[in-house]
Amino acid sequence: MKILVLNGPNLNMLGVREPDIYGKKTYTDLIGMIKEHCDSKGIEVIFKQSNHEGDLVDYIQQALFDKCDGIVINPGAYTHTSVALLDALKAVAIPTVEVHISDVDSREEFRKTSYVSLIAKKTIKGHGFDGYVEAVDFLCAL
Ligand code: CA2
Repeated sequence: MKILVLNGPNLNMLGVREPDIYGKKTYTDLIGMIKEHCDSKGIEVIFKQSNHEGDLVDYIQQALFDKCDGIVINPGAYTHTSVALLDALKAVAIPTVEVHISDVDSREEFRKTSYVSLIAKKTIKGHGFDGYVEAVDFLCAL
């Protein structure tokens, strides 16, 4: 099994600012934690992060050519605005789980809208970094 873990804008800043919302651990810590989990389950994992919407579309399309069986995506702020990411996920038709570190439903009103959730098999919100591991396990069980 092969999974793409894709993170959107500003998630490379984890641990640097806003620890009250996103925790004190860094993006590198996040990748390490997911990698360790995937290794223990014999899952191949590809990590990508970008601050640019078009790059994220490219990475989603590449997942098709890389024969990924699943996508774990935290689209960051593009969650709430991007039809392009929704269309890309629809186009590749790879089972996708949407993850948010924070509980987006208990924050500003605009964070309650997600285009990606229209295609996601599951959305995990507010479980911190553990949400990514839960997403991997969900895809594994599919
Ligand atoms: O809760 C999440 O995971 C979000 O996807 C994070 C996005 C936010 O726009 C979504 O509404 C919810 C923002 C990521 C920003 O990450 C930072 C991390 C540390 C410091 C500054 C930003």
